[in-house]
Amino acid sequence: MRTPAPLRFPPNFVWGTATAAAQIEGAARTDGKSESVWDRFARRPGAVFNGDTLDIACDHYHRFDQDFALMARLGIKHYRLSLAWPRLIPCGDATINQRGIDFYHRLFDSLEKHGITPWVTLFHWDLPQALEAQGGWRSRVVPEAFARYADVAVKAFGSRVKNWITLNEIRCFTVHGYAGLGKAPGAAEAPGVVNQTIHHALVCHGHAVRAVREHGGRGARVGLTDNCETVIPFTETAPDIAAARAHFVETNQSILGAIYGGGYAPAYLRRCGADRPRVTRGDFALISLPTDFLGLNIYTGLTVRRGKNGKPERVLASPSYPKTDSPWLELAPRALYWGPRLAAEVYGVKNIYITENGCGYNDDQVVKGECQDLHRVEYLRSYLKELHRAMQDRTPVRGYFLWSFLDNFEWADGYTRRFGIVHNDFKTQQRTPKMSAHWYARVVADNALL
Ligand code: GBH
Repeated sequence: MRTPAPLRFPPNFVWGTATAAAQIEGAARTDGKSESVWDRFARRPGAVFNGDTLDIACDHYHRFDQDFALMARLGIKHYRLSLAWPRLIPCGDATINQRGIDFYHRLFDSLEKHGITPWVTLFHWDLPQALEAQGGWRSRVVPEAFARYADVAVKAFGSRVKNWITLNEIRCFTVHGYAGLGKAPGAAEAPGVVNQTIHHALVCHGHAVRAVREHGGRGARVGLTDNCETVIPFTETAPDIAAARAHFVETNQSILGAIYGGGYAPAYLRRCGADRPRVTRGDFALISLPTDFLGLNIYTGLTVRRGKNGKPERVLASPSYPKTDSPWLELAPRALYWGPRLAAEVYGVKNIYITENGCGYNDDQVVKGECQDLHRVEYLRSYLKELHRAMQDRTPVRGYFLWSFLDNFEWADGYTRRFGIVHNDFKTQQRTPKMSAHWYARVVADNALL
């Protein structure tokens, strides 16, 4: 029988996996680490499913060497991780915790030993609680402290880390954290305050870019990771594509539009009205500093068509539309075609990395030593096919990081939602590569979908 033609990816395409410090490290109070807003939030009754905490997580703090050995056995050569700010500067500002610095040096040593290249996110949601106590993202205290934190991190690790990501998903730790949408710190502020938290995050992004340029050394590259609203045209015809693009532009004005546009779009400010963010002189000089790439986290998308009145109109999924076990994660493989394509066209970005893509399920189980997560394999295959199609159509995607290497602390969903290609038994900390890990190892080795 004839085997189907493989979908080949370009040489040097970056294949990796991704995690974040708070979700895997555990060791929440070890070696001088302070409390983060998530450590605090998880102790609020009802905030996190099952009362789960981040105290132990995957105990990666003590097990990173074995974890990287496993990653190397799977042939995965790129790894996106984040640094825990509360480990490096426990009170948020000024005083550096040398034991935190030492920990990441040991971790980078181990990555080096295993031939794995780090891609480091400076901030993946674990704000030091001490800064939240001073106003958190509502206040300019955070961008000021972050500027110093970014300097410290890039100076400490700049000789061994060349790929820097400034912040992960601004919308999640600002809007979802401060408008009562279930993320730490669990605040419910008025819209004007929420818009201001976004603005302060944009300023942090700018400081991170500046820090990498100042201290990153030769070959250092930097970009933001955003979970932009990914818009999929209902039909792939000119009117629906134009509608999808218009909706994409509008819903992403507050973050990507501001960064690439060098200021807030007049349409965005009009929509904000009296709740518009207050901008301090010099902010946009930082925010719009040129970057080397854009990271996109894409899990799902929303479908839009040209409505009867000529305006973009959402097509809503009915309750029977297929989902993963995360209610928000509707299956939308074409998100991996249209997300990067619209971002490249609208903002003129030349290098895009998919910094997260994956799916979460509740019942991934190890039976007789195997976890047959066919649902995840099918998910990944269908999404990667669309990514390949985007690249055939010349969308400049340079790499893909699968979320996640390990089952981990899935924020307000606690440990129920398993996103890993490696199963973790949270009682024994036993790691078992799922079928999807072996499947992904083949994709990486072949640099192709067979
Ligand atoms: C990413 O967020 C995160 O970067 C990562 O840490 C996380 O583990 C991973 O995805 C999987 O979730 O509950 O209806 O309010 C993905 C983007 C945006 C998805 C907020 C969940 C909440 C929807 N997230 N969304 S809802």
